[in-house]
Amino acid sequence: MSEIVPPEVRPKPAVPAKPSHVVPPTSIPPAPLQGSGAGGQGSGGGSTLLGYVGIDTIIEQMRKKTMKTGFDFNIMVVGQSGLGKSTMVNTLFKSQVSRRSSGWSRDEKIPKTVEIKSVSHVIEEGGVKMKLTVIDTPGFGDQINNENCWEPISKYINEQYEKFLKEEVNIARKKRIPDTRVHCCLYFISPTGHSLRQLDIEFMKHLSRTVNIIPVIAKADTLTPEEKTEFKQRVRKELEVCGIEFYPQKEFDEDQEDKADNDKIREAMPFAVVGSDKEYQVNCKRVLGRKTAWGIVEVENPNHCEFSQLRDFLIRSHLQDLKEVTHNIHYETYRAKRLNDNGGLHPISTSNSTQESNL
Ligand SMILES: Nc1nc2c(ncn2[C@@H]2O[C@H](COP(=O)(O)OP(=O)(O)OP(=O)(O)O)[C@@H](O)[C@H]2O)c(=O)[nH]1
Ligand SMILES: [Mg+2]
Repeated sequence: MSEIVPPEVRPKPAVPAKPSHVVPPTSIPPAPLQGSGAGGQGSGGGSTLLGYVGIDTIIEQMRKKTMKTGFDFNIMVVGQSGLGKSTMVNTLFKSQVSRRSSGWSRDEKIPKTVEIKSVSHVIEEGGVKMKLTVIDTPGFGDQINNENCWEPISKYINEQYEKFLKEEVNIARKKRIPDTRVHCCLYFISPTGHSLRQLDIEFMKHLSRTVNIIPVIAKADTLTPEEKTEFKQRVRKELEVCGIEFYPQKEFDEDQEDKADNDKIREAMPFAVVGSDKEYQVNCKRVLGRKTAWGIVEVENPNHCEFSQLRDFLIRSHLQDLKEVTHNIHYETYRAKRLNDNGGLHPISTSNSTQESNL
């Protein structure tokens, strides 16, 4: 049996993470009849273009295709017991993401989670369909021995990679492989105001090798704004000292612009969130919130907590990048190891392995 050689982490391919501005083909002025790539007008060198080729319409073509096929996006919630993970699953579905309930009726108390369970909804906006799946996991940390408590989570993540790999190496593989791989894992940190627990450090260290980790501070309504700012700083420092790479990982910043954008996000992390699946009337509007003796904490109000920032980061700005890092880095690492291992799957040509991967 061949020895397992851990694969090198590969650089991310240069695919634009954020959508570029799309100019309708009809409004594009024709290119000069004669021109050259680098030499400027009339420099004579390079290729000669005879007119508008229409390369820029590829964005529009990709958009149309995505609208037809739709795409999957899978978020997992992980963390110690009772930090509000299941509540967050409901919050995500009931918030402006979809305004749908994830299954519990309004006044029912959310039960303790005892097994990994996923909830999916197909959300459609502007003609684009997204199947959003949130994977809820049982909390950990309340056993006497918490050793290796990340194993069931790790196992689940790897099982999804395995499923995808099996589909990919199939001779008659599907044109569009269903993607159940975990694109991001929200790691819930207890709002102690002190420091990370050893268990959190161990857990994140293990998971960050296989999945995009996004740390979040749970139940942020229990911290004052000053405590929150200080705690966030401390958590960032501790993560750095412990060498825990959370998403967006610095090494995958594509260029200066990307780095500047991601630096801002990294400085704002971990997002301090509040979850709730209850609605209240505030200023003639129904809002998701937590009712306290001194008022209502509005989940989607950026002045009250950072839930909407987190949601925008996940869906509006980084969804495609999360999927790409999952496919090109985490899955690729799994795949290379697995094929090296020769455990039943024979090495396949890599030339078309990413074809129709539904990114
Ligand atoms: N103060 C506060 N309480 C919250 C928040 N989110 C959830 N809770 C409460 O915390 C308790 C536990 O919530 P769950 O969502 O069941 O927590 P969990 O992490 O899924 O728990 P396990 O399944 O046992 O791991 C419930 O009473 C929730 O109402 C929050 O943002 N702030
Ligand atoms: Mg739960």
